[in-house]
Amino acid sequence: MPTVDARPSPFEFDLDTTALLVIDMQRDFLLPGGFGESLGNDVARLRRTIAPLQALLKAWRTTSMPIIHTREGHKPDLSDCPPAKLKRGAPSKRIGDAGAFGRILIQGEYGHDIIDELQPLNGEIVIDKPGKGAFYATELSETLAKLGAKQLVVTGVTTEVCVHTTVREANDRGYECLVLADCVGSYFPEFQQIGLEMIAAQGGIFGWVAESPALLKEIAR
Ligand code: TIU
Repeated sequence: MPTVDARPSPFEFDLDTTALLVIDMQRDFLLPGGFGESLGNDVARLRRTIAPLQALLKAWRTTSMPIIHTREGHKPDLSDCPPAKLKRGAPSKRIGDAGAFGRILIQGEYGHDIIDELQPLNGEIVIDKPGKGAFYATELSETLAKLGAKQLVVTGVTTEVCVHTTVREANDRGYECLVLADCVGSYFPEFQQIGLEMIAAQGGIFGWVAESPALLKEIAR
């Protein structure tokens, strides 16, 4: 079995039962001048994941293993956005308000879609999610069951929010998750570091952590 050098222990995976998750690599979070930056964040901290993710997607696409992209966002009428989530943030920077790239985190808007560098190819799965976790109120469970997936390679943004929530949800559902440190990003360096430590701590309480070259080496075999 392919084995990736990972923390807290080597991660063994089966090429037939592993899916790649790319979480919320959306313009609203990653583009300079966009929603993420308008909240005072340094988007460069997320953009450092783009090149490693491009390399990972390129390699993964040479295999028959599935790729699932997710996008956080809501319907234009906000009927799927809990009032408590809508209330969050400064009055002019709420979900559904006008942003530099369309209404913020609204399906169909330019800013809601995935950045050009990581656009899904035809046939790749895209899951729209209203929450931080990719399982909540989505078809992800059914999709993974249909694919026969047992293990997940998890990438995307942000490490401590949507990546963490999704890994926790996946772990509780019995999936083994490998999180790639260079392919996940946080606006906060300390959250990036601690977020990854929390996953691998206590014998891998939520999963495993590795760098993408260690996985690429195994895919290339
Ligand atoms: N995708 C995701 O992580 N959504 C967020 O709102 N993240 C923040 O860090 N704000």
